Amino acid sequence: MDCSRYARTERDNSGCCERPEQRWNGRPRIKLYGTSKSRANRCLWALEELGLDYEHIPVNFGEESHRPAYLAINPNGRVPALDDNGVILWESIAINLYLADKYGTAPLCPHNPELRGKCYQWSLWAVNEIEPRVYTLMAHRVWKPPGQRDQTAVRRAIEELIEPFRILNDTLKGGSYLVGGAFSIADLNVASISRALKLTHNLDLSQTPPVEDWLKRCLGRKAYQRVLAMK
Ligand SMILES: N[C@@H](CCC(=O)N[C@@H](CS)C(=O)NCC(=O)O)C(=O)O
Repeated sequence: MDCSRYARTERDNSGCCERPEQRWNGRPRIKLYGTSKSRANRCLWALEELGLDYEHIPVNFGEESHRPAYLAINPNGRVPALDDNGVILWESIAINLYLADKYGTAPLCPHNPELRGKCYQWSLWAVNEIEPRVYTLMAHRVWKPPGQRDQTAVRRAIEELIEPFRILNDTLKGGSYLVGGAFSIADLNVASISRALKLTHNLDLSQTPPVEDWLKRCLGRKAYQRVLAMK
């Protein structure tokens, strides 16, 4: 591991990562598979924030993500997947942390290991504490046929979200972003997971103004707005 990059100060954004030539034979070396209407949207958001040249292949989940050609890329039959010049990765948050690590500069991707550790912490926290409940809500409010929706599961998921949102709120009371006082990959990962609650639960954040302001600021970023217009 090249540790010299970690010795840089947070303010030194220059030359953290050598960006290899982004095109090969006139085509971007990076490909991101997955429609923006899926978890691929968080990876598209990261690619946009990083300003990388990439090709978006908007594979739909379901039938398209189970075709043999796509299963050769992601044997789970799920989107997203990344092909970075032959390095294939799946799992959206792993993709984002990899992109941040490889191509990012501070403050989006802190160089300092302590701040980086915090980015990993918040990203995994969102996957473990928020995402499962969000998808329970999606399943029982949107995807399942009305006769198969379980209101007990919905109530439990909503109750289980109270504590993580309290923790998020307390953290954001102390500063406008989660790590190091500026928008980072941690905010991107947590906001992209929290945002789904708006779709399923019409999330009322008026009781937690710091979270409400933060989510508005994150989702208002130009990079995210570009993703919303994608296929
Ligand atoms: N943990 C994975 C989950 C990926 C996932 O489940 N993606 C959904 C779309 S949001 C999918 O492709 N579902 C297709 C299927 O389950 O057949 C990630 O974060 O990348």
